[in-house]
Amino acid sequence: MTVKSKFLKALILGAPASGKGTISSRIVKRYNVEHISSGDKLRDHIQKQTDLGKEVKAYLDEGKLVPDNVMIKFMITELDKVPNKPWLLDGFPRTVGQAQALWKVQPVDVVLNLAVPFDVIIDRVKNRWVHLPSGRVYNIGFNTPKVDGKDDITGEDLVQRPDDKPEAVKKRLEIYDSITRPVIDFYKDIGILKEFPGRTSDEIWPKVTTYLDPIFKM
Ligand code: G5P
Ligand code: MG
Repeated sequence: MTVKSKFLKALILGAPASGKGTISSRIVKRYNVEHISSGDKLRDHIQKQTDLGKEVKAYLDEGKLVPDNVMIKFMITELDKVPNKPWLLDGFPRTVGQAQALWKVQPVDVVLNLAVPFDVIIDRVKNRWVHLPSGRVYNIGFNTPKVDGKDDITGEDLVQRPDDKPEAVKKRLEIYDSITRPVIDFYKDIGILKEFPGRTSDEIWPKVTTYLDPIFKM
C-alpha cells in the first residue's frame, strides 16, 4: 500500500444491518478518521425537516433507495466539506452508477466489505435502537443501553427506525441483492476490495485491525 494514511479514503460496504456503523465507530476510535454515513446524514435531514429531508423521507421509510441523481449530488457535496483528514464512507455508493460517479471525483484507496449472512441480519434489526442526533446505535443483548430506551451519552430518547419494520427490511435486503451487490464487483475488478466474513462484529473486528494496522502504521 503506497497510500499516505494521512489522506486515506476508505469505504465500508455490507448489507443492511451488517454492522457498518458498529465497525465504523471502532475504526474512528482506533485510527481517528472522519466517518461519513449517508443514512445518518439523510435521517438527520428528515428529523430537521429540511427540503432534502422531505424529499427523501418516503424512500427511507419504505426501505427503497433514494434516486442516484439526488444521492450523488448530496454526497459529493458532503465529501467536499470533510476537513483534511482520512475518511471512511459508509452507505455510499450503493449502486454502480454512484460508484462510477464517486470514482471520477474521489478515487478511493481501500474498500472493506462486511459479509454477514442474511439470517443473522434479520434477527438483529428487531433489537436495534438508535439515537438519531448522533447516529449512535444499540442492540439489546449486544450493546444494550445503560438505561432502557436512553442514549448513554446524552440521556435522550432512543427510537426504532421505521425501515427496521419487517416489510421494509425484506425490501432492503432484496434491493441489496439486486442493486448493491454489483458494487462489490466494481471494486473487486479495480483490485482494492477486502472481504471480512463473519456472523458477529466481534468476530470481524480483529480481522479489520489486522488489515488496517499496517496501513495506518500501528
Ligand atoms: P443506511 O442507514 O445506510 P443500511 O440499511 O445500509 O442503512 P444499517 O441498517 O445502518 O445499514 P449497518 O450500519 O450496517 O446497518 O449496521 P449497524 O447499525 O452497525 O448494526 C445493525 C444492528 O446490529 C445494530 O443494532 C447494532 O448494534 C447491531 N449489531 C452490530 N454487530 C452486532 C453483533 O455482532 N451482534 C449483535 N447481536 N448485534 C450486532 O441507509 C438507510 C436508507 O437510507 C437510504 C436508503 O433509503 C436506505 O435504505 N440511503 C440511500 N439510498 C440511495 N443511495 C445511497 N447511497 C443511500 N444511502 C442511504
Ligand atoms: Mg448504518
